[in-house]
Amino acid sequence: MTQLDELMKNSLATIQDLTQSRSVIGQIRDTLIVHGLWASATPVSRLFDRMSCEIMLTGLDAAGKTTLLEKYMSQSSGTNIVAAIPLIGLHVEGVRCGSTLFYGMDIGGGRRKFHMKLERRFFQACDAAVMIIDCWDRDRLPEAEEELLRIVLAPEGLKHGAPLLILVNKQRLQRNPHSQPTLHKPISCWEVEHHIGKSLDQWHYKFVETDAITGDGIVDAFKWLQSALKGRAEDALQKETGSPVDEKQQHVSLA
Ligand SMILES: Nc1nc2c(ncn2[C@@H]2O[C@H](COP(=O)(O)OP(=O)(O)O)[C@@H](O)[C@H]2O)c(=O)[nH]1
Ligand SMILES: [Mg+2]
Repeated sequence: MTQLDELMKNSLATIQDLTQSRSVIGQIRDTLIVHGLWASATPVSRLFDRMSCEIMLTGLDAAGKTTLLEKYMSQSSGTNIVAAIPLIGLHVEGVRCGSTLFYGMDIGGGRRKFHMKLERRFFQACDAAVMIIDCWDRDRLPEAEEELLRIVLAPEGLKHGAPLLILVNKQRLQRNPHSQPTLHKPISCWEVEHHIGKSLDQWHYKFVETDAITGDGIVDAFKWLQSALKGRAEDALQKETGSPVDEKQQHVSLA
C-alpha cells in the first residue's frame, strides 16, 4: 500500500469513526433506521438510510456542498457533520445517513499534483460522486469542468461505471444587478452538458438544475442517484449469484 493510500484510508476511517461515535442516541437512531423502525429525517436521507454505500459530494468552494450535507443528508437538526483534516490543503467532511456515508470535498484552486493524486484516491473509494456547480460562477466554470475530468473521471478516479450526478446549483438565487459589473445569466444544465457531455460517454450520469436553499430539484436528483446505485448493486449481485435479486430486498450493499 502506498503512502497516499494509507493517508486516504486513515482519513476516511477517521470520518467513519467520528460519525459513529458522535452520540449514543445517534447510534441507536441509526440502528433503528437501518431496521426500518425509525423514519429518517428528510426525503433525501430516507432514500439512502437503508443502503450501505459511500458517496462523495464535490465541487469548487462555495458551490453548496456543506449546505446539502447539513440540510438533506443529516439525520437530525443541528450539525452532525464531522471534519477530518489530516493534510494541509485538503478538507474532507462527512455525515452519516443510516448505513450510508456522505463525504464533502472541495476541489480546485491550484493544488499540487500530490493533492490531486490523493483526491483521486478518495473518489476511488466511493460508490458514486455528486459534482456541484454554482450556476452563477461562470468565471470558474472551465475550472470546475476541468477538475471533473481530471480528478473524478481520471482512470484512477471514480470507479468505472459508478453513477455521477451533476447538480447545477443555486438556480433560485436572486442576484443583485448592482453588485455585478456584468449581469450574467445562470448556467444551465444544457450548457454544462454541451461542454463536457462528450467526455462522459462512458459514464452513467445525470445533470439536474437545483437549489439547495429552496429544495428545487434536489429530491428528484437524489432519487435518480439512489436508483442508479440500486441498479448497480443488483447487477453486481446477479453476476455473482447468476439469479435475479429479490425486489423486496431492502438493504443494498455496495461494499
Ligand atoms: N441561494 C442559494 N444559496 C446557496 C445554495 N447552496 C448554497 N448556498 C449558499 O452559498 C454559500 C456557500 O455554500 P456552502 O454549502 O458553504 O458551500 P461549499 O463550500 O461547497 O460547502 C452559503 O452561504 C450557502 O447558504 C443554493 O442552492 N441557493
Ligand atoms: Mg463546505
